[in-house]
Amino acid sequence: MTFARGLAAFLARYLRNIAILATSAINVILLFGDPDETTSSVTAKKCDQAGWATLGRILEWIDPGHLARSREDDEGKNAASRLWGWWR
Ligand SMILES: [Ca+2]
Repeated sequence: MTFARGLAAFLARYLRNIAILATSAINVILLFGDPDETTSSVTAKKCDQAGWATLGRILEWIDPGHLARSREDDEGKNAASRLWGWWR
């Protein structure tokens, strides 16, 4: 691997990891979600609901197949939102 190709691969992976971190942070901070799950995965699971459907269409327009690739059915169990209703 040449230096330029190695650098390009490094930068692509680095930026992808930052994007995953950012979308996971959005899921935790704004959606009270699981820290191991991205907003895209949550969108893939909820895309039949109003609001989520719009976000899903936008993500699919930007990156066709994104939701299917992002969905993590094994994640979500540590979402704070699962504890809604503790006061009842
Ligand atoms: Ca995960």
